[in-house]
Amino acid sequence: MIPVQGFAGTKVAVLGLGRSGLATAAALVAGGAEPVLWDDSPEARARAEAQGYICRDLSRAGAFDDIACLVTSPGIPHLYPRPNPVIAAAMAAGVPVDNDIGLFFRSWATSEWDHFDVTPRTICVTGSNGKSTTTALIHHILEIAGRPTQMAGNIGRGVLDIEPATDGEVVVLELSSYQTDLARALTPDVAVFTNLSPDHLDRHGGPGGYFAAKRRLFAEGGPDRAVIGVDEPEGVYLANQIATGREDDRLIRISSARKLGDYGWSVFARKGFLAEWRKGRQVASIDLRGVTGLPGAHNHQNACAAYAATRSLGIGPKVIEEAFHSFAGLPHRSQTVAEKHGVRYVNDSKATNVDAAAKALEAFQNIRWIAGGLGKEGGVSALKPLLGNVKKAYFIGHSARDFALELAPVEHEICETMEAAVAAAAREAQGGDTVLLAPAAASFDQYPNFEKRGEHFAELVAALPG
Ligand code: UMA
Repeated sequence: MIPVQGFAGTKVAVLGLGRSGLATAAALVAGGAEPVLWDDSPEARARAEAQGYICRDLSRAGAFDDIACLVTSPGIPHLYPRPNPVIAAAMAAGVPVDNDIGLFFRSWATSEWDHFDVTPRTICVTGSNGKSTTTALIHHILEIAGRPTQMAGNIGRGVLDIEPATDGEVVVLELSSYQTDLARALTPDVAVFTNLSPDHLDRHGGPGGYFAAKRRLFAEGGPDRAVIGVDEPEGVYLANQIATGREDDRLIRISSARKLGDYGWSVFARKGFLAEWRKGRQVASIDLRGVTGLPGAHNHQNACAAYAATRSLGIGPKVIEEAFHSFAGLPHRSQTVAEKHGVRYVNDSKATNVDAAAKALEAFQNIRWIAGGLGKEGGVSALKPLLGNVKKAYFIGHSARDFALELAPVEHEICETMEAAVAAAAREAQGGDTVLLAPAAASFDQYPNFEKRGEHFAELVAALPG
């Protein structure tokens, strides 16, 4: 863990006792501070007390009188739609509010680094989609390149939970807008912005607040190197704000839609090929078409982002290409779980909304599509123009009939359960087909979460005759 610096001998309040909160509490103790904990859930408080921590009701009057700082968890609103009462009380009392990301950046560097040959670095990845895949891919490339590396953040591990840096280590952090919005220190060496589409708008007071939260990663005097997806106006704007001119190669522009050869440094993917351009000429190219862990244009954008970030650390194109081929993908995200009798089985259970399912439908041919679950507001009719690659749909769950009505006339079957859908799709599939789980719906009608849904799909596929 990373001992938190700067609070030794003081009391620091921690609100929210999930992954990030408990890692923060332990890191505060390691740094000599006294954490005072609270969570709105009695069960979470009981778990923390069982670990020996002290809980205090931070919403009562005077609770912040002896507190130096409040560290809050990303899932807890601090401004919109309305601040959690504890955070409001801390702000009213004039107590600084921070999060684990802010504590990480003020605590990571230590005097031990004076003896290192190569200074440790951080790569931080933000954006609406592709953050987790890009983060995991960067981490994988670094491993293949033989560089010491750790990965944490929104991808599932509290940032203070990682080990102190070793000589030359590169820490890769996935950062959500919840995390970048509040951190009081945010100083990555390389910062990546993948793309922007509306999400979490209630927490940011609208799209402007959402973009502003992500933009903080690139704030004035920010990273040494910025990797920016320029396929949306916000990315173009951000790139323009950072660069001193077209030739400025502290900025690497990336695109999965268009050629970008005119800038100082760019990486883009077109027709399945990734190209790197510097100072007006192509310097490297990679064929992405056979890279099974990164299917589809959305993953080609992730590949460009990871390529650019690791190239900026001096890793060679050949090593990156090798790493692309050995990248297994993340579970439940366009993940090939089996090939049987020439049929590919893909688990994209994370495609819980129409946008994500659309990307999956564009990424494969000859699709036998398993979809449905708990449908979301707005329905699925937006997917209609993308059904050209679908041979047949197998609808499951609560919204199966609604999906069938909205997506008519696609050939379909109402299967209700995953068991029935996998069995029917496997029975009817021919060599060259892809059986794709991309639900375009939440899982909660039949599963506790999208992970369990994806695992069930993979288990059923594994049990099919080989
Ligand atoms: N809580 C309160 N009051 C509230 C709300 C929550 O006390 O008003 C308490 C809950 O009772 C619970 C704790 O806060 O005990 C949970 O805190 P949290 O929701 O911030 O969750 P953590 O377990 O700390 O996980 C967080 C991230 N969660 C969120 O951003 C919602 C994890 O990202 C991240 O992996 C983890 O820190 C480690 O850094 C998850 C996520 O869903 C994957 N992220 C969102 C997304 O990807 O869309 C942004």
